[in-house]
Amino acid sequence: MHIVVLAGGVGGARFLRGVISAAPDAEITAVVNTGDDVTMHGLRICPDLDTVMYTLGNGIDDERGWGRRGETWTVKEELAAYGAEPTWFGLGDRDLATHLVRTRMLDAGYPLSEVTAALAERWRPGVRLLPMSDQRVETHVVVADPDTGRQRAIHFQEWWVRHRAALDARAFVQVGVDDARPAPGVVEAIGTADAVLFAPSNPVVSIGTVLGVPGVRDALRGAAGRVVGISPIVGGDVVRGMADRCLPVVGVEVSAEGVGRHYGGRREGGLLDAWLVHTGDAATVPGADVHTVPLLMSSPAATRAMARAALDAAGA
Ligand code: GDP
Ligand code: FO1
Ligand code: CA
Repeated sequence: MHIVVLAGGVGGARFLRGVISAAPDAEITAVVNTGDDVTMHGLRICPDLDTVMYTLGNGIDDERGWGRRGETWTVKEELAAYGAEPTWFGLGDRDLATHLVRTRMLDAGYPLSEVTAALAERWRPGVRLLPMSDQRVETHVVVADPDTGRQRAIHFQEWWVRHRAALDARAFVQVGVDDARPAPGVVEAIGTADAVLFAPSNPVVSIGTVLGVPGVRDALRGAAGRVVGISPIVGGDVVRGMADRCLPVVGVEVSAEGVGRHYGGRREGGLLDAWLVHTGDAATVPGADVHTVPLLMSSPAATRAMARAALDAAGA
């Protein structure tokens, strides 16, 4: 069986652990958001790809949800001593090796998908890791400058990490998306998979960014398998992170129903054949079947059961 999972970072990685556990013999392809990617101190950083790779490769710092377990911050301290900005982004010493190897390979002309495959040779995540695109697509956030009130765009990482999403966002802009194409293998995987799952990732800056790559939506509409989404909103709120700061920007209610309707039911021209919402949450999504199942990834067993429910809803 071949399963494709669209994913962002922390939520996507944890869900993928459940999919692997629920379908140990399946071939799993993760199509991962690269809109968070950023160049800092001359290095190309791919937060969601790294979070999935480190999590599934058992190198993640589980508390933070990003970066390496047992990390040290010597280089970061030295950079700060030089006043080398940005000092607000936490680059760990172990993590830096990943960015050095990636940047060297990108500079040598390797596409991101091949770089990702090379890095995964070491981490063995147990799924095929595909960036959504080999072309650069960066999420930038249009905010009103607190000092001047004038609108300006800042990189998503500055909005998310430096400002903790506290600046009111007027819009998210995917810089470069018009010239981007799905990475090699993405369209084919989506088209032929027995099931395509939307991980309970941030619907705007994770799943939304993947869906925004020209060709991805068409691939989903033509998918041979069923497309099943899992709500990242439980009890009317995010489980963690700041997706609640993102959804209103695109006019979507912070609810399981709001997100489900945002993706849309496939029988009504949208993307989802089925939508999973947490036990106790009510939702109707025209054109999609709605299932209520426990959706808190509170333990490996709970996550496995959640992934199993998603695969059952996909008939896979
Ligand atoms: P990021 O890229 O690191 O922000 O991570 P993702 O976009 O992949 O996932 C973030 C989303 O995961 C947040 O919107 C959370 O609400 C969601 N999330 C985290 N833990 C859980 C959980 O246990 N259950 C569900 N349903 N969603 C979760
Ligand atoms: N998230 C933070 O909240 N603070 C950080 O200092 C930080 C550093 C960082 C370094 C490498 C990396 O791959 C991810 C990092 N993240 C950090 C997470 C990153 O901002 C993610 O893009 C967001 O968590 C949303 O996906
Ligand atoms: Ca992310």
